[in-house]
Amino acid sequence: MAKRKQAKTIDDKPSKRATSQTAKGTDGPRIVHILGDQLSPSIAALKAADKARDVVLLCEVHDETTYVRHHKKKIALILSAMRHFADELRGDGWTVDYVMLDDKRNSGSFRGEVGRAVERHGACAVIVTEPGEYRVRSDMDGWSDAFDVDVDILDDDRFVCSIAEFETWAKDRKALRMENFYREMRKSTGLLMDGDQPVGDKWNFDHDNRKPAKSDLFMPKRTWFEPDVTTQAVLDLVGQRFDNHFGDLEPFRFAVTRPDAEAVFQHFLDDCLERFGDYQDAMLEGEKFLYHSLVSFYINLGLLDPLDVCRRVEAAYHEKDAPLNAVEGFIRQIIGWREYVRGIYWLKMPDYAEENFFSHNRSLPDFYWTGETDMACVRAAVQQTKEEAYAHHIQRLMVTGNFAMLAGVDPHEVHEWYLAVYADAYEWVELPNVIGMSQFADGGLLGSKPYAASANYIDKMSDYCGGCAYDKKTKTKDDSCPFNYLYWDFLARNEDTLKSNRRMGMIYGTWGKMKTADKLSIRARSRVFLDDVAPEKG
Ligand code: FAD
Ligand code: DLZ
Ligand code: SF4
Repeated sequence: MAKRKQAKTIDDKPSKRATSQTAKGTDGPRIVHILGDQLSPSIAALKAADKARDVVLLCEVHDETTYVRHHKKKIALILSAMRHFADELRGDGWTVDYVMLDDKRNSGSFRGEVGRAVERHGACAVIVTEPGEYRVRSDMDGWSDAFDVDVDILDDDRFVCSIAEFETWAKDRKALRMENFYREMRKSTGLLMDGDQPVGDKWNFDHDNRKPAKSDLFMPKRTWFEPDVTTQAVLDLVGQRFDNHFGDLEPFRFAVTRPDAEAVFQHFLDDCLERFGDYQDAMLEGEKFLYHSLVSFYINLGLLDPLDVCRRVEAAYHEKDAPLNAVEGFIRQIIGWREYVRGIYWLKMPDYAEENFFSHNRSLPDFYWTGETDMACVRAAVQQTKEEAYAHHIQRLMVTGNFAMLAGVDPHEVHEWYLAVYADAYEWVELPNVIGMSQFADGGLLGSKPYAASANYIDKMSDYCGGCAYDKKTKTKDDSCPFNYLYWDFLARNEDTLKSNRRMGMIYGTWGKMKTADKLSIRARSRVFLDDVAPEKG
């Protein structure tokens, strides 16, 4: 990518709407382009704009709806939320130019639509907040020349840590560990701080957050919404145009407005937060959401503000409505992991997307799309992904992610699957979670060791194994759980690269002591299984 442009603050705000008809004029309106995941009234581009003069542009475009084959629910969520946001802005006095996907003149790309809007309005400049994806950011670098007007790309200040601040933090550090970054974020936000010390005398309560869940636990009913007329129109459109995309379109129950997203978060505060920490890593058959917040959809779209939700979660602790392990766990996910992965993304792109530390080159098994597998844990994760465009963190990391890594699937294919199937997926957050955290394809930039696990872990944290066709205890039998032999096969395949990792020493000790016959059986069994479900690519 060309070097990031210095974001420019715009202070030239004439109070009257100009009427120039030429794109090169200096007194026409400015086009304030708001992208589909920038639905925040206080986003930088709107803060910099002038209601009386400028035109806000939102455009539904073919390129964005198809650059991966997004889940139908994801497309519907974004388009419906965009249309509702346009109404919100109009209600607030903005002039909004909204381009629908099926508008006959729609060129199908951001570049095409911004260019057309510049012409249409005789605009003198374009204002936009930096996008969340590298591919879009690179394209924007050419806009000024293409439209022959100034294009101001402003920092996205909906994050606690700017891209430049992250670069400074990362500079000259040997290891870019989340935990160190997170402590800085705690200090800079003051969240859960007692002076310069962490509340509760510990920064991280993760060890308390690993309880397995039992099926007799009380599960809160989730907050869902019936589609209104706007959403119904979007559902009709998505049903027609994206029928060949993955996932169930209906029932569609997401929030698509700010007040409804707020209701989802309030419900989390009232009914889920208290147990969020304890059962954060748990999985239960038939329970898709447990105590998770389900707010990533809305934070990533701009309908909820990340710092605001953290402050309200912190307040719940001070009001004794939630324990510290839950509150710290939640805040860490947002000001720690969420901010950190974004920093890593911009620090390491574009090369990061191509990382493949283990040179994995198998294809993604078909059951990632169909859910048709006898592995109960994988089936549950894929089926709920198909239904809800959602799976919680441990399902993403330790079931589908873990399986793909053990199987040696090409990380780029894994990345494209995650980007497509989850309604909260944008590359800035999805890519480091997949390439770094779940596939260890960056060789340990993000994590200190691969998240590789056998059935033992899944059985400890879930009730899937009891009802599974496979035997969770064995690794060399015909009905042995594939996670068991694939786990050892993965370690054996990558012994040269992983053995020197301090955190892997013990496990290689165990492998070393295993009987040769068992080792051979594991390797052979893995080869047969993988050649069937995930053949090597040519
Ligand atoms: P909760 O469990 O309630 O957590 C609260 C919030 O913390 C989330 O809403 C989210 O904003 C934030 N958060 C938690 N973990 C992470 C994380 N690792 N990185 C960034 N934010 C985090 N999250 C996305 O938002 N988009 C993605 O595309 C995405 N892809 C992922 C892919 C893989 C392989 C893995 C392992 C994780 C991925 N995550 C992604 C992180 C996490 O799984 C989701 O944020 C979470 O499951 C969303 O559900 P929730 O809102 O109920 O989260
Ligand atoms: C993901 C998405 C989709 C499916 N459709 C649109 C769209 O039609 N118009 C739009 O402005 N944004 C859309 N988005 C979100 C963009 O892909 C996202 O803003 C960029 O990837 C930058 O993060
Ligand atoms: Fe998953 Fe293996 Fe347990 Fe079956 S036995 S649910 S495949 S971990």
